[in-house]
Amino acid sequence: MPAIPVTVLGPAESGKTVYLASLFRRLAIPRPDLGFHVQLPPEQSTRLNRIYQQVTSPDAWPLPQRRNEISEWEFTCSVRTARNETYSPFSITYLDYSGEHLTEPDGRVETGNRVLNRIEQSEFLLVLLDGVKVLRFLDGDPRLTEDLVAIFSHMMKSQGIVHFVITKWDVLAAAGHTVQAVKDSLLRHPDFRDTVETLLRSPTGATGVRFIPVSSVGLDFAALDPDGVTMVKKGGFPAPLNVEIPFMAVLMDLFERHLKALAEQAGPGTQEIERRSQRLMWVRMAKDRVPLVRTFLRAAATRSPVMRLVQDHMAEAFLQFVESQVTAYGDRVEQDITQLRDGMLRATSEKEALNGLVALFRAKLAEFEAEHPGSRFIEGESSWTTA
Ligand SMILES: Nc1nc2c(ncn2[C@@H]2O[C@H](COP(=O)(O)OP(=O)(O)OP(=O)(O)O)[C@@H](O)[C@H]2O)c(=O)[nH]1
Ligand SMILES: [Mg+2]
Repeated sequence: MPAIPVTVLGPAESGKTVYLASLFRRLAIPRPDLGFHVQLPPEQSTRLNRIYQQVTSPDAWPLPQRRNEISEWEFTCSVRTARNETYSPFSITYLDYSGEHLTEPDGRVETGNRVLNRIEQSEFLLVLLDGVKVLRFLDGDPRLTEDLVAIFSHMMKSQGIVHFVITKWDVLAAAGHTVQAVKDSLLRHPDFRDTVETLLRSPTGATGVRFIPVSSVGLDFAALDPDGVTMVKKGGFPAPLNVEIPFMAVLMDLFERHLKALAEQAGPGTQEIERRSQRLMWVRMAKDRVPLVRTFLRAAATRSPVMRLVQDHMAEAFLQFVESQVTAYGDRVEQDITQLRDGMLRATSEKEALNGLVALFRAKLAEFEAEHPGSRFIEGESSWTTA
């Protein structure tokens, strides 16, 4: 099955490679708290495992990527059911490369051009904000934004959905910071604020902008040396924190973005009905939603490879998502995650497994957003511009 391509965007040392190795290890085996796992082609999983061994080794970290090295990792999302059958309804491919291509492009290296082209065509960008630089920024050192201007200008060449991931969250948590406080401080910087505002106003901004705090090693594995640069390992095992959230958010935001686009097309013109929520209400009232959704998917598939993938392999799951979102619209629905997971594990087909995954991801992300106020914000739902 074709995969959803995601490009990781982060300067050198922001934590791209360690994040992907840690995501792999967190998801490589079925875990009861998750209910799903991933499979990678054998050669890729051997290589990522080797990188992860460097993360866990007592005194080394993985080497920075060389300029001519580029890695594409294919994570196939799988469900192993209660009857021991495995269904694999979708994949995400991640591109990893040397962050220098973004901040110091030399225009000559072929890999650099490949990276920049891929960013332009990406429908998903995972933009990593280096937690150590964020910490320094909070202490008054503005250098974070120097890197970000380069990253943001690449980001703006793409039409993709953007997820901001704050890496090395362990370092920020140790200093007592919360997502809300970090986000508010970043938004006080004009470059950051203007970029986020532009994102929110673009068609992809319909899903809001996420700020996901992630630690690839967990809260108690490493600490920043008093020199402010060296990352010292404390011993023990890594316990990755929130690494799976951006993975789940890809599928959810893909669906949500297209639900909003559907609402926009189906409902009266934007001048007549300004608020997105009201347009969604309009879809709620539409009598024949199934043909409406199918027509929309057919049209969207002609415009984007990812939407072709949705039309060919995920139409049922998208339909169910539209139904659940528009029915639940306006109500706060409490979902029991254990029940959803157990329901998914009873799947007897790939379609049922995908439907189960969508429902589970939706509930898990809602729980995460409730636990981390400020981790997602949507235009019109927050007074952030006055922060
Ligand atoms: N404390 C802590 N340190 C981290 C974490 N993730 C990465 N690091 C540190 O950041 C360094 C850089 O991480 P990498 O993943 O290699 O960075 P990269 O973005 O792949 O860098 P390039 O390959 O040079 O572009 C690591 O060697 C670690 O010291 C984390 O979650 N917590
Ligand atoms: Mg790297």
